[in-house]
Amino acid sequence: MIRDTCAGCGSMELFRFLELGSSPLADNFISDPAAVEPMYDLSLLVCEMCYLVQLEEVVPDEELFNKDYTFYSSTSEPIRKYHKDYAAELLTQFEQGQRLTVEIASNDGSLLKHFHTNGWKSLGIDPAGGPSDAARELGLDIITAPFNAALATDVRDDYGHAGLIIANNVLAHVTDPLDFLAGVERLLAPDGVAVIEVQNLDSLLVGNMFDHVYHEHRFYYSTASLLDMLNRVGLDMVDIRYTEPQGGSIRVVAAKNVPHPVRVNQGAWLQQTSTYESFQGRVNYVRNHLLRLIYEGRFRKIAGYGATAKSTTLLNFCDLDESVIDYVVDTTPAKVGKFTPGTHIPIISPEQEQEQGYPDAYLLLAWNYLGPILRKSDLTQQSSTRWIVPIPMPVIL
Ligand code: JHZ
Repeated sequence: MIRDTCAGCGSMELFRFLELGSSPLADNFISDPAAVEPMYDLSLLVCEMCYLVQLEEVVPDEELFNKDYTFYSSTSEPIRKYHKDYAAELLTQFEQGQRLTVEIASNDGSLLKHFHTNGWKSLGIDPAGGPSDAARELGLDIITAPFNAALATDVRDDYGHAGLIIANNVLAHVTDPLDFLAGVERLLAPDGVAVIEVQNLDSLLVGNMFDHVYHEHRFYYSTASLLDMLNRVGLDMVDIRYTEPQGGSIRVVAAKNVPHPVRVNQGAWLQQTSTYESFQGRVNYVRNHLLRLIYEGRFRKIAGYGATAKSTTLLNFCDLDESVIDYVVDTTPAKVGKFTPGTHIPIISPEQEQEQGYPDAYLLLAWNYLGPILRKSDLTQQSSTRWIVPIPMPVIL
């Protein structure tokens, strides 16, 4: 589907400001390197009425989040820690007792399991089959389906209202965010709270994070556009804060009938077309500079570090395939033995890498974990291995 109206306000004043060409599905790591994968256009639009940023080509859910979906939250150490701390905070902040806690996009249960083990009545909802099965193996109650307003009615009828709803990194992924949020409003108890976290558009623009743009991410929110969407379905902001994931995220607490809701004074720069117009030039500059560093570095062997979803955009946009990058190392069992989408670079495990020897340079595809990865590598890698960090501006460390 090609988007021609804004999913937030319905306007047709959509301005295309980023064109990354065509790209395969970011999390569709393939088993056969000879396979010809479907490619889809990757372009971003900004609504000139409400400034919601959205993807132009919308790929159906069944193609994006099927049984082969390979993103498992708990395979990444920093995510496991983030979820543990996140849960600990919510468990102390909210006294839910026996009321229902629902996590939308519960993936393999790495966050929800903390509520379950603390005796909270909990339910996960996620469209991806593999991660849902992994969550069930932890004893969690999971519905495998995309969340929307119709499903919210069924869940409310079967389980009752939720005291706490957590929607972590999912509002970017949905087909219809207003319908999704209407579902949150419907399922939430009158005095319940919803905790919603999304990647922050401000950080994306300021930090040249064009690789966050892929087909799973259909929407990109600023604090103002997120507040606007919440208000449209009758939810208010009770709290807002900036968090670390994905190079910078926004976490809001939303509720119904809030006497003194949080107001947002978004910087005017996000509400002018010129901000968006200048992005493509910076993205092209990042690509050209990165390629210069890679080719002029004359490295004997370059490996990718982290078979991230965003690496699919980066590698395809920069035309970096197996002729330049020998392999990508990743900790996710579901990705090891497969090949990167579009660029067909083999993915190996850290154990396999340890056996075969380290490269002289890594292209850091999981640049959002720069600190933890460098600290971890100090303990294992040869000290001569260099790091090519692509975002926000390519550098060699
Ligand atoms: P990470 C995913 O994006 C996909 P990705 C999704 N679409 C989304 O929205 C965001 O998360 C939030 C590997 N890794 O978290 C493990 C190592 O191998 O940046 C994972 O394959 N070694 C749902 O994929 C991948 O990186 C390491 O030391 O861009 C996770 O990457 C570390 C730290 C990670 O998300």
